[in-house]
Amino acid sequence: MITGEYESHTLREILTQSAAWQAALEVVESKRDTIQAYWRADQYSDIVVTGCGSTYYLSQAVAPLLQKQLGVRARAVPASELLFFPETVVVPGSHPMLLAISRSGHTTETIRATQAFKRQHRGPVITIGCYPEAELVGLSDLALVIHEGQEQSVVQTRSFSAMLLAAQAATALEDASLFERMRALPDLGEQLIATYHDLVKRLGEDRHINRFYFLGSGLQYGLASEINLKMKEMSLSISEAFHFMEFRHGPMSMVNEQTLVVGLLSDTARDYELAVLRQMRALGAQTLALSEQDVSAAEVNQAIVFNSGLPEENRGVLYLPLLQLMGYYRARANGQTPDAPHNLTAVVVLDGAK
Ligand code: F1P
Repeated sequence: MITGEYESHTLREILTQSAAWQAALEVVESKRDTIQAYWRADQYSDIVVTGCGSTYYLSQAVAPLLQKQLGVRARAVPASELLFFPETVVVPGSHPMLLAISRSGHTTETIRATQAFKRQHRGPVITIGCYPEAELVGLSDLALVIHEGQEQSVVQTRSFSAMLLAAQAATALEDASLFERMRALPDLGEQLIATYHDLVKRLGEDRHINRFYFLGSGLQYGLASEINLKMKEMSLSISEAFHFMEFRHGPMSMVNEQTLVVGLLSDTARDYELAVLRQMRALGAQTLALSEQDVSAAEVNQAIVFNSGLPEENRGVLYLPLLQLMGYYRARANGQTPDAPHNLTAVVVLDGAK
């Protein structure tokens, strides 16, 4: 048994992530003026958001949010693309801001991409991570560090959600009442885990299911991609992520009675997204929807309902804990060890790196 009553670091870190959410909100609050000064400054032409693995998918969730909230072109790329093919990411003559995200702050690709960015461009560098002494912090003009996101498990769970919340809160600072409403998220997360824990445990342990598809569009695509990575990393399952409407353009050929299709519903395209889930259910799949509003049983087999009262730009973290848990229970059912996934290390350090 790990500390307290938890059987593993991963389970403890998933179930205790609301404390890291609380800390993320406090970190952003403590740097309010500096963050707003960077957002408002006209020192940059656009924003490049980067990371690796989980933090690349986090970048995919944050870039559209920054573009929507700040009205500045923002783009997510893997750090290796920014490092090896900068001309395909940064337009000559532009002076972008870089937002580099890394749990450890030591991933070689992210470090080298940031170093090269600082050499080639004058734009500010903002970083989000969990370790204050990390090399990436030393390269930052502004570093948002969430200690409580630190983890012993190789896989990112509470670190991912805490860093996401820091980014979502940082873009909500202009609207004081909205920022205040985001303070309800830690308790909401706890309540959702208590309410739906048994449902996702059952789905995770359901041996009849042998393939998983996670659908998310707009701000939810990066989150669907991350949960797909969790299912692969922890349980070695057949699992993929797609934009909702893209799923019909080919991938749905894989749907059968042993398929679970999970939909991270948006507010913007909800009706179209529910239509995709209805169609996959008619093809024999089990369907699970994560939704802000209630979803009738006529639409999907199972639903996780937030009722947070928050817009989709500010409630992203609510999609994560229960799907992380489902991946965890699938891993256990597959005889895997989520704390030490097959072939993986917590940080990828390349040869020749310091
Ligand atoms: C990035 C990362 C993790 C992955 C594994 C290896 O780490 O790719 O996403 O799960 O742990 O490292 P970081 O740069 O965010 O620390």
